[in-house]
Amino acid sequence: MRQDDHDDGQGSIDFDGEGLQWQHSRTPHTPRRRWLLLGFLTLVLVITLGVIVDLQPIRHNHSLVAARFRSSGDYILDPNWDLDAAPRTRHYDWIIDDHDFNPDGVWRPMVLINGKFPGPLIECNEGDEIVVEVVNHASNATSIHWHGLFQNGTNWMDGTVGVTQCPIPPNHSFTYRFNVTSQSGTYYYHSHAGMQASDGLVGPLIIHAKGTQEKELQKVPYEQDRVVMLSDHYYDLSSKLLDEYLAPGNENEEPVPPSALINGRNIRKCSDLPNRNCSSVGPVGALFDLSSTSNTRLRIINVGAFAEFSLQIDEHEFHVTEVDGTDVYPQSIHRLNINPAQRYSIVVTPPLKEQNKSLYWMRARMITHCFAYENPELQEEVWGVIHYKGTEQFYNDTADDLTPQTSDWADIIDVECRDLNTSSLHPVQPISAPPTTDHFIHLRASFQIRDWRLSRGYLNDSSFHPTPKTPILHTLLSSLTPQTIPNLPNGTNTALFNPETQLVYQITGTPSITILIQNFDDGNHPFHLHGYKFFVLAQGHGYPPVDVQDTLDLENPLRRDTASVEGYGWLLIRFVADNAGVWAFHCHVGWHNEAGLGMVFATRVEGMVGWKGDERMKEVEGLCGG
Ligand SMILES: [Cu+2]
Repeated sequence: MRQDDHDDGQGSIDFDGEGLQWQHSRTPHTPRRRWLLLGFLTLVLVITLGVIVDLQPIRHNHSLVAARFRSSGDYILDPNWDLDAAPRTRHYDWIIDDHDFNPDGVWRPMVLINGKFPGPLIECNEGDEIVVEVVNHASNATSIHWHGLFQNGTNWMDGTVGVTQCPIPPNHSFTYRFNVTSQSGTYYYHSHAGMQASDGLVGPLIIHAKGTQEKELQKVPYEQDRVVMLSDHYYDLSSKLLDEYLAPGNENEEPVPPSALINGRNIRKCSDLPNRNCSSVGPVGALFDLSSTSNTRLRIINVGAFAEFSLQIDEHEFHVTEVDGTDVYPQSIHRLNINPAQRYSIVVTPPLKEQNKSLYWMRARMITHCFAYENPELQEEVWGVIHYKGTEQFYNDTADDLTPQTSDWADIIDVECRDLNTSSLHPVQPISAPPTTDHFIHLRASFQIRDWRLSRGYLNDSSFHPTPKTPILHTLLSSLTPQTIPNLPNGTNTALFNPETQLVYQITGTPSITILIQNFDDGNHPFHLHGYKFFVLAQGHGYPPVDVQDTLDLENPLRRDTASVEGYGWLLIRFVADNAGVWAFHCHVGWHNEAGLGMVFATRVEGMVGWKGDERMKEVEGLCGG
C-alpha cells in the first residue's frame, strides 16, 4: 500500500514503486567479536543464504514499502564543461548551520552547508584556484579538509584541526584559498573537526585534467559523468555517539550505523523504527537517469564514517578506471568494495536493448561483518535505481512494472572488511616507486585499554590526542629559523611534542619513506595520508613475509591516498616526502581517528622556514586568538 501520494517536485520523474521490498537479511551481519563462537554456524548460514536468497529474483509478495525514487540534477558534471579554459578562480560562499533533516525518513540534527545535504559540488580544472568562504552559523566550531589535495605550498589550508589550524568558532568566518596543481580526478571535502563529517559536512570535489588529457587518461570512453556518494548514516549527532564510544569500559565497540545513503538518500519504512521521529513524506531514493546509447562514468566516493560498502548494479559488469585520483587501465568487475574516504570511478555501459529492461537496482551494502554488535534498527542495504533514458517503450507503464525486476549476482559476497584487490590495477601515467627507502617506519596498530578503563587506538606506543588550540604546524613553525634548519634532526620530534600523545615524525630533504603498518586489532583501518599519494606496495593478512621488501613490483604500483590494513593484517606503502608541511596520517574510520589512531608527518621541514610571517598563514593563525 502506498504510504503517501506526496508529489515532490516539478520536472522530475517519480517512480512510485509499489512493489519495492527491502530484504533485511540478504547479507549476514555477525558481530565480529562473536565470530569465533558462531564460526561454523555462520558459515553454513552464509552459504545457505547466498545460494537460496541471492539466486531469487526480487519477490513482490511481502514487506511492501511505498517507495519513491526521484531523478535529480544533483552531482551531474557539466556536459559543456570547458576543459581548455584559462586558469581561473572558482569562488564558493558557504554558510554552515544546524538543521533538522530526514535523509531517509528519520529526523535528526545535522550540520549542513547552505542547507544542502550532501554539500555542494566543487568542479574545477587542474590549475584553477579554489576560494571557499566559510561562514560558521552553527553552534559548534568547524573546519573543512580537502581530502586528497596536495596543498603544495599551502599546508595551512589543509583544514585539519589540531594539525594545521584552530577550528572556526561559531559566528566566525574563514576563507580557504588554494591552487589545485599536479592532480586531477575524484576527491571530496569534509569537516576535520571531530566527527562532524558524519553530521552532514561532506561533498564532492572533482578536478578535470586539462584539455584532451582527461579523455586520454580514461581508457573507456564515456559521455556522461556524475558523482555517487555512499555513506553510512546515524540518527544521532556524532558528538553524542562519540561520548558513548570513548567512555570508560567501552572496548572499542564502534557505534553501528542503522542506515545508509546514496547521494544523501534512502527510504526507511517508518513502522520499522517505532522509537524514531520518522516521516515518509519527503525522502526519495536516488534515481540515476543514464543514457541508453552511451557510457556513463560514475565517480563513487565513500563519504561515510565507518562502514565499508560493496556496490553493484544488477546484471551489469563495469570497468574500474580511477582510484583516488589516479587513472588506471580498466578492469571489469561486478562488485566494488570501497572503504571510507576512498574513491573509484567506474564506467557503466548500457545493456543491450534486447534485454528489454530499462530499470536496474543499484545496491550498496554495508559490510556488516566488521560491526561490533547487532543493531536492531540496522538496514544494511540502500538501493538506488538506474534508469536508461529513452527506453520506456520496453516496459508497460503500470506501477508494478516501474519497480526494477532485476536480480542480484549469484556469487557469494565477500564478508571480510578489506580493500578491493587492487594489485592488478595499474596507473595509466606510469611512475616507478623508489627502489630503496631512506626511512623505514614500522607501525603497530592496536586498541589498548589503559588507565581509567579507556580503550584507545595506538600506533606503537602513541595515541594521538590533538590540541585544537595549538596546532602542530604552529608549534613547529615557532621553532624554525634559518639558524635551526641545518641541524634539524630526522625522526620523532620529542623536543616539541610528547610522542605518547602526538607522534610527529620529522624529515628534511626529499627522501623516500616506507611505512609498514601491522594491525593487531580485529578491525579494518583505512589509513589516509594528507598531502600525498603513496605507492601501495603490498597488503595482506597475518604477518608480512620476511622477504616482502625483496619481492615487490616497483615498476608502476597503484598510487592512492587511502589504503586499508585489514584486521590482523598488514599494509606496506612508500612515498617521496617532497611536500613541505605537517600532514596527518590516520585511520579514516571516524571513531578510530577520534580514539587516537593517527600520527603526523612533518616533511621537507626546511621548506617551511618563512611561513611564520606569511600573510596567508597569519589569517589561519587568527583563528587561534581568543
Ligand atoms: Cu580504523
